[in-house]
Amino acid sequence: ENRWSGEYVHVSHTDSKVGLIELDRPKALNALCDGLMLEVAKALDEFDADKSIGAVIITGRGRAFAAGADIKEMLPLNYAQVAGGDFLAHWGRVSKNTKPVLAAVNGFAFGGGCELAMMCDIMYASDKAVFGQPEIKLGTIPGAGGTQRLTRAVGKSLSMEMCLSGEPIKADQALVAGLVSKVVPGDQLLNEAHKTAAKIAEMSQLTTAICKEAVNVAFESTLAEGVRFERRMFHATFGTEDRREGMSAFAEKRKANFKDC
Ligand code: CO8
Repeated sequence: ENRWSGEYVHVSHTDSKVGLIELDRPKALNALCDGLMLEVAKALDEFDADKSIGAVIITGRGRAFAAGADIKEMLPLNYAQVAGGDFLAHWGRVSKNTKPVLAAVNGFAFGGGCELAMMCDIMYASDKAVFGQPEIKLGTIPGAGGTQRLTRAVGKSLSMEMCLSGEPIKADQALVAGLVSKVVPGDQLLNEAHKTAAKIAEMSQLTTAICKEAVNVAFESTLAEGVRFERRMFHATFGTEDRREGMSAFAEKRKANFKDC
């Protein structure tokens, strides 16, 4: 069901507790101008605050997921303007989402588009998807996590190759490299993404938030710290009713009915 359409995005939800954000700026291959990212942030804020939503999908309409930050918007800016205003710092909103976010990458994911997808928790790709960090060709470098998240996802050599040459990789290579966890034909992408998002949305929202936070600690800590954090969070789930419900449901051979508390 439709919720609202902004100038650049369409926001809707399904009966299975999944929120959908579709980027739709056809004239610029969904290039991520400031207005578009503000609409994405607004949609995420609404879904995060909405108890009826358990997971969110971000995808693009047309042949692009997103062809990057808006080059024409950036062209006239100088150092003082970008550094002084901390240009595009609000993009970080996507990686701070409490509820799980799945990127369904339908086509070009270049520059900021690839970075936006990598800010999401899970990435699925259409067989037509292409991933690249072409900023070097524009005389700049990735600015929203490209050099960092890509390196953690695919390792140093491929990340260096992509960032230094600007050459993109196709979906099959992204799968082998571990950048995405599934590649499907384009017409099945949303359906596959929705199946997974709906499964996640059936879980306790309290527990998915804790689980996501624990996985993310793996990127920001040593193994010993991460394992300690995970154990404490595991202990913390024993303070929830949903943990008792989940284990009771297993023992009673029935489906769990989580209440997010
Ligand atoms: N910004 C603005 N407009 C764009 C962008 C973009 N990133 N990408 C495409 N467009 C526009 C084109 O200008 C064109 O407009 P028009 O019809 O008015 O000329 C329209 O979209 C269609 O594009 P093309 O004609 O180029 O379509 P093609 O099929 O020939 O090519 C490509 C598709 C290969 C995707 C090509 O459009 C391309 O290379 N785009 C630019 C990709 C790129 O360099 N992206 C990186 C941008 S820099 C960046 O993302 C930095 C992020 C930093 C974040 C910092 C946060 C703090």
